[in-house]
Amino acid sequence: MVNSTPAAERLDRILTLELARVTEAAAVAAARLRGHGDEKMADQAAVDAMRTELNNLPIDGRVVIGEGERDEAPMLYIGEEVGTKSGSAVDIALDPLEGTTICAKNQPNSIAVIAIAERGNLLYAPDVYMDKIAIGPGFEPRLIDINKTATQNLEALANAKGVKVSDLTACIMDRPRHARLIEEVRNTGAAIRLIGDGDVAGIIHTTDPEMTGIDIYIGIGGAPEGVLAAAALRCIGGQMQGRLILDTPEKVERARKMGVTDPNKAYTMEEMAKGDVIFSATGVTDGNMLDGVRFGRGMITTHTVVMRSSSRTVREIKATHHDLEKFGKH
Ligand code: VTB
Repeated sequence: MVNSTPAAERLDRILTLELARVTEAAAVAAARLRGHGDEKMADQAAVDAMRTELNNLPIDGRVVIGEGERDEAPMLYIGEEVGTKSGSAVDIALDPLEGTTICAKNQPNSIAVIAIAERGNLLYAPDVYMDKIAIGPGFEPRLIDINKTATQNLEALANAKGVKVSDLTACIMDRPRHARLIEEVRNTGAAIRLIGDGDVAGIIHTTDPEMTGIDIYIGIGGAPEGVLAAAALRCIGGQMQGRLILDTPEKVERARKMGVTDPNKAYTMEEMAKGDVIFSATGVTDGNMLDGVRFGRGMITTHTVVMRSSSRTVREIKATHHDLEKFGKH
């Protein structure tokens, strides 16, 4: 799989480090407001910081997964053009603060996240729900299948791992809509890690069960977050499928306008994020894989994972920042 993307279609790799700067800036801005109980303020700070950094990048960028439609989001809205316009034409999926509620409560796993791909390579997902299932790397293709039951998927995974279903842990968002799913999974004997928010992190956590204790992600979350998670898994490896939940004629129409012709389609992660993809996430609050931002005397430290699908390089960057001016006023 490595380097299956033709050289001509690979993104300029210098952008990998540039993207780390973008999520670092958003994470620091949000972290200043973590635990303050104000989701909107933390989100706004992250959006401002991310936008400023993005506009310094040598790209001809267009936001395709962003803060919302133009009329509801003044910044980083879907369709906004960002960057200096001097470099490659790229599409961008972003969430300056994924897990706003977790950040406001200073609970684990809120992150600043971004993914870029060549124009047209990210799914233009409307802001609806998406049913998702994901596991980490190292399994035969199509081991999991969104059309099968959770029980069948857990059994297939347990078989492939050579463990009992009761040895597995499934990550599921704690929502009333998941009551039946939770009951089904508990009946299999598998453990559940219930999370309050942040399913991009939840899905990424399946890629390293040793570290995170999570083997599989199942359930319904935001479609935009689904595309971001798919982009991450394209880089680290793993399997993911997603199906948009278009349960009203209005949503079907909204999706159709964005190019979705089959409202029942189950997307593979390759269909959600094609070609060369670069992904970066910086921890805002402490998490299972990423540490949160630390404010010290005259310095700030950040923890970022940045990766690129064509080379499958995964870099963790622990950065110590002394140029605090760059991160705005304290
Ligand atoms: C998820 C999760 C987000 O929204 O996609 C979720 O990743 C959507 O479901 O962190 P709800 O409407 O039930 O919250 C978040 O929780 C918040 O954007």
